Amino acid sequence: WESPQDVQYQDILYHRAEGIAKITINRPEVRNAFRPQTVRELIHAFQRAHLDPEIGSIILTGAGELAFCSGGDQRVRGHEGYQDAQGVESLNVLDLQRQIRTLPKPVVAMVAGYAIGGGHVLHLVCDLTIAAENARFGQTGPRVGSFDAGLGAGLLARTIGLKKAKEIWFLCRQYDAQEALAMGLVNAVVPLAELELVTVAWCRQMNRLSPTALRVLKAAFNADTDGLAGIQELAGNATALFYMTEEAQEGRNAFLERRPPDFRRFRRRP
Ligand code: 2NE
Repeated sequence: WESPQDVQYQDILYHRAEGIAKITINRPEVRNAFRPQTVRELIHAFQRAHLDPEIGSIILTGAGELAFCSGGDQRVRGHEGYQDAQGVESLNVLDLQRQIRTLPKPVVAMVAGYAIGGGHVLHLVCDLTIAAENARFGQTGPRVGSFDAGLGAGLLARTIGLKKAKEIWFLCRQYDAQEALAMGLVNAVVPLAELELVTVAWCRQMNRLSPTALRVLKAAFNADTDGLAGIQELAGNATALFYMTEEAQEGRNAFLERRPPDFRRFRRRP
């Protein structure tokens, strides 16, 4: 992995190699809990990977072997949200959740240890999850006075079914990697020592495929869940592809050349 030195992050690490970006929450002393600063840096790093034309897929992970992420840092939880150094309280992880879903490249959660609370929702919103054998999954909201009634509830129900999603939220139990695999919450379970090897192999495989096909498929998987915003995402791809055609370019050129457009040579496809 190479680590670009142009941006210094406090709470995360950013690495890249072979068209893969690896974004690591680096707060192992609190099981990789996130604070607003962490989320701001994650948003920056995901945007960077999104805009980098050499990056085909993105890995999200946590530092160390004990946790992927343990959710919001309860030490900075204030009255209305999580407090930053300026005392502003927010739930900016919700912005990050949407960003992971809408950025047009596959995002793979690489989970060793705990993916708990808001950390569990982060793996959930990733496109794929590869779990180490020591991974443990669960929600704690109702125990710690919190909940995620957005993607945390709705997307979980779509992923593993309503009954199981309710069980996870209503009982606040933890589930091991094999249980997660059985309920369709993760894509694969591998020995801890092979976690990165396998995750990178999956990314390499995706990077060899058509980026446009993956991009549109990702938008398609979001479209019905996200309503009009999901259709907008899907439709944006249609517009971009249309822009690449001579037919669309005729419209633009005619405008720039101050003449009426001539679309006669473009056939009406059956
Ligand atoms: C993650 C878990 C199960 C790990 O347990 P264990 O036994 O391996 O470690 P331990 O001793 O509990 O934790 C190690 C250190 O990390 C801190 C602990 O306080 C402890 O600190 P020290 O005693 O060493 O000083 N730590 C762990 N998680 C933390 C956290 N989230 N915030 C601050 N410090 C944390 C176990 O630690 C656990 O259950 N953690 C809490 C999980 C949790 O409830 N997260 C918040 C859910 S709410 C949420 O994330 C959320 C939401 O619901 C909606 C919107 C946004 C966020």
